[in-house]
Amino acid sequence: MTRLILATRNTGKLTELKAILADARLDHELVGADAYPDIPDVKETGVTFAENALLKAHALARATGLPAVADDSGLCVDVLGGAPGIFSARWAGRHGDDRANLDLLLAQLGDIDDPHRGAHFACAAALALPDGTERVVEGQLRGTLRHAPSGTGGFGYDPVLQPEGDTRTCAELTADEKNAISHRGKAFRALAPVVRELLG
Ligand code: ITT
Repeated sequence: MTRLILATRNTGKLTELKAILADARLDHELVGADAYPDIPDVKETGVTFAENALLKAHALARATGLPAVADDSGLCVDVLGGAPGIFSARWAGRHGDDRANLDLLLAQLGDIDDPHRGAHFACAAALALPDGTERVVEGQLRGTLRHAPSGTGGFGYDPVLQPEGDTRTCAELTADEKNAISHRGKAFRALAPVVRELLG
């Protein structure tokens, strides 16, 4: 069975990725980047989700000699011109502080009324092979931002994004419900046949 490295250290993402790729019937052994603790973190120097996803996937593929998939994702708020975007994980300053990121965003949008609270989650899903072959695909989930967090599921900005056509936030959906409509679900379901084509 071919080993496929999932180039992420975000445990919320990793859980979702494993479920999404298992549903897509990828017949590969999926291993998180944590299995390779000696490999240093990649600097996300790209200015798009796709560039950063490719950087992460290539770094892991080069370091391990195994095919790697990576996710770069974030929340893009209309009235902020697409921010936090690629800066979503460190919007409040400290990388990965979900609660501080979310509180800062809600404070910034404090005076903005419902009709102007549109936003989307974006995800770029990249595959890199040790020989340098690369592919990248993208997915989005459109919704509106609540004024206060609600729900305990998911991670990151899930408690404030209410997907279009739903009355709940992403953090109030079951894991399967979120994966079925999410930016990450769409991107990795599109990547799965590419993985199959290139790795067999
Ligand atoms: P890796 O680089 O190790 O994968 P990371 O958390 O640094 O982990 P990103 O640079 O792609 O990953 O930043 C993603 C951030 O965007 C994440 O920390 C959340 O704040 C937000 N985000 C992405 N997808 C999300 C989702 O499905 N639900 C809620 N927030 C999400």
